[in-house]
Amino acid sequence: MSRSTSVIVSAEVAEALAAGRPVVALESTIIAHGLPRPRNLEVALELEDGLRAAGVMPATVGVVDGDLMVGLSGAALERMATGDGIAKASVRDLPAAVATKSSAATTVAATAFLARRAGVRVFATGGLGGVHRGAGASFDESADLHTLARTPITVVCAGVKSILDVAATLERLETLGVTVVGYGTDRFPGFYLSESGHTVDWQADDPGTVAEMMAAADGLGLDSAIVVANPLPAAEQLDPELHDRILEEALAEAAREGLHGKPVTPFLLDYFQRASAGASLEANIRAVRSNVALAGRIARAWSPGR
Ligand code: PSU
Ligand code: MN
Repeated sequence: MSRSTSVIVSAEVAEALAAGRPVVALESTIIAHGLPRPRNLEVALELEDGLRAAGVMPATVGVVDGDLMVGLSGAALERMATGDGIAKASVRDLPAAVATKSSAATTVAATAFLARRAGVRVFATGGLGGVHRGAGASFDESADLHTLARTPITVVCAGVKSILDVAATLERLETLGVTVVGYGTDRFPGFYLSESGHTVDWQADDPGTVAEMMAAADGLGLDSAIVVANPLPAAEQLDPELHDRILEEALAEAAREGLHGKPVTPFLLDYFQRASAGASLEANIRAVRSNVALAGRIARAWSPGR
């Protein structure tokens, strides 16, 4: 049997793409597993509204009853946010979710993959997945990295999640051939924190420069992603001392509970939210908001029909 599994693109997203108007993909794992209820749905709707107000079409990606959707309806978004049994899907989970008609939120990896197949070129999230601390023994490295190595899409993020081994993640991004650009900075951001203590080789100071990088990557026939690392302003970051203290506790607790695989990242983010009395949640939301706004500006600079 040979047939191609379709990605279902919503009518408004398909129209925008056909007209060359700007479109930004958004992921759903952050909605279903990264942010607590009821803030998750509020934030998901706010992000979409903000893009529309800026003249950019949002395309939230997710799997609904086995359908691979690019551009979720309001009802589907609500299901991602409030439904029970929403799985967390990376690329490798997609065939199983399709065949079993399951519903799943898509990670950075699965979102980038499906968005690209639909022809969407710009994507925004909070922080990328990457190499976990202790990965030398656990081998826990997010599939986000491998997918970005073979998916020509531009991802706007506040760096990689600070719960990770940031230095090792940057090394892997280099090995995998993923372009990394600081937005308005040569410091690599630290997700909840404005900077991670690491530098990046390249900097872009305006959306037009990012669009030119995308055009150059296309011209070279590269099939890897461009990561635009957009830091939170220092005044908006989580207090670094509080951050480091909570991180140590969170990692110790995850180890005590013997966590492995998919639950690790949601557990650590949730631990942060509880231990910081919501301060990390607000920093996370500020970062996502800022990344989505920047992604909208990059999509406008990129799109011929803006
Ligand atoms: N950014 C956030 N919150 C999140 C994520 C990103 O601000 O919850 C999600 C993304 O979907 C990313 C995933 O792909 O966390 C990484 O999970 P893992 O480490 O299991 O690959
Ligand atoms: Mn993992």
